[in-house]
Amino acid sequence: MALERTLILAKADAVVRGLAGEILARFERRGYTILGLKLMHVTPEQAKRHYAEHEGKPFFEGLVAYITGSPIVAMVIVGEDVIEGCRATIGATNPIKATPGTIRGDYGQTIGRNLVHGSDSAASAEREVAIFFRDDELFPCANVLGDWVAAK
Ligand code: IDP
Ligand code: MG
Repeated sequence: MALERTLILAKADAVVRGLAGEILARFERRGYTILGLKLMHVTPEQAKRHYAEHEGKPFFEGLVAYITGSPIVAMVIVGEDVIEGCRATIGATNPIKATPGTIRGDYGQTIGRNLVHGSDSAASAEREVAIFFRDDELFPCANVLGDWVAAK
């Protein structure tokens, strides 16, 4: 077990459809701690940095347009093995393959509108948190076990 943090995005389609609160609630109900939370407009520069690993793929331009086209809700969430836990709650990338009970399995139809992002490793999480949050936008707080969770 490791105390980790992860970047979660309720992407533009989730916010437009009024599902940002539902998505946040799923992570809260797992007992994870919210360290940062904001509604924001993603710039093309932020989107390209965030999805740099996909640059050159046929869907890249559409992906950048999708994430920058309407505001998103960004969050930093902390917990034991939270990266794997959040990815399990989010479900498979293609909603048609996502298990019912996961966010994508319950609310998604297509891979191009799959509602939510979650970091896939500790290194990705640190890189991605820095793209979306300044240090003073993260708020240390007590977690569900009563332990103090630092911002870093
Ligand atoms: P992940 O979000 O489950 O980590 P990745 O493979 O990292 O999935 O892809 C990042 C995002 O790019 C996906 O969530 C989805 O929005 C988009 N995407 C991935 N593959 C495709 C595709 O084949 N067509 C359209 N969009 C895609
Ligand atoms: Mg990914």
